[in-house]
Amino acid sequence: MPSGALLFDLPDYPHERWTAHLRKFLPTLDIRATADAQTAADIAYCVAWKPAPGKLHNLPNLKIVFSMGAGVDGIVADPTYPRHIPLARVVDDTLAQAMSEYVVLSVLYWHRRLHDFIGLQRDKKWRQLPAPRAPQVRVGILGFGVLGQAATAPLRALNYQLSGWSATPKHVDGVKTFHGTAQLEVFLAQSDILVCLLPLTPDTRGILDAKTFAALPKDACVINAARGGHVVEDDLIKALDSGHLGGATLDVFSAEPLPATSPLWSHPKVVMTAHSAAFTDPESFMRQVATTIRRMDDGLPPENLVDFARGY
Ligand code: NDP
Ligand code: OXD
Repeated sequence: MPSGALLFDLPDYPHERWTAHLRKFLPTLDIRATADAQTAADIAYCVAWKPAPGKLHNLPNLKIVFSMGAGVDGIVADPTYPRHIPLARVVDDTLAQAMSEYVVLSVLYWHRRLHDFIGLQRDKKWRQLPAPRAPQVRVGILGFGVLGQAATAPLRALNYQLSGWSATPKHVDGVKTFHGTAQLEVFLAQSDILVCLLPLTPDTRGILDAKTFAALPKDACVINAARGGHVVEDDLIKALDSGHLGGATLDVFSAEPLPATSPLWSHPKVVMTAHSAAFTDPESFMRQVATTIRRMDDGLPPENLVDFARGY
């Protein structure tokens, strides 16, 4: 029996549809859509994505926060976040599946020159365009964590040459691994297609900049499905316009929704999606929330916690 109420702080999401899953897993849980000064003390659990600054700080009996996404930058950005309160993030097969689909789609799009074919079709030009076989194409995954590693399975099935870059050393069969700032340039120099799946932290903000693009091979393509804050958009546009980069697929932007004035909307070498690479599955997420609440009630430690010192 959970002790305390859960605040479902996702005002832009259909409360009833999402919380119905939670009720299925924890029928007795008291779920609230709001908490005011009178009721703040009732809240023990909170589901959030980008809570208003100070909101979590004002819940005196909070035991844990559940991030609705895998990325927690929207929560840890609040300097008043009470850091003694654990923050759990989504680590889930359905999310990994969706992200892997997006990565494979985007890698194949650039590798098999679909962008060029779409241009030729628009201009009613019949032209055969050769492409290398996948074993000759080097895909580098910048941010080799849960989602980055999951994406290697379908890419490996297609026989791409794979590498991954992370903060700490990793060992994954069939993948060349690199870690730390000292190995970044070597990793980039051997990435024909660069896939960014890093968390947004002070260390990774702006990592996709002129220096990084210059370190990539000529005609390299960049896929960013992580956060808009990773990209220095002016540097990206310059690297595309200079002919150094072959193209970019962008799912995330420094401002979302992307303002109509952004040159990215109409850039001839950019393919865009609206932060849609991988959605959190409500049922799966609520199962995770319920499991963690039960674990905590049984005196067990919660899982998938964010390390505040690292920021992810
Ligand atoms: P993880 O925390 O599992 O993986 C992050 C990876 O980045 C780890 O390998 C980590 O290294 C590495 N990393 C972090 N900081 C550095 C650094 N300074 N230098 C080198 N490597 C670093 O996260 P997930 O894979 O679950 O998610 C990644 C991101 O994807 C999320 O943070 C989110 O922003 C984004 N995302 C986007 C979605 C979309 O729809 N567009 C959907 C879901 C997530 P190490 O393992 O050594 O710690
Ligand atoms: C996430 C996202 O971080 O959807 O999960 O962006």
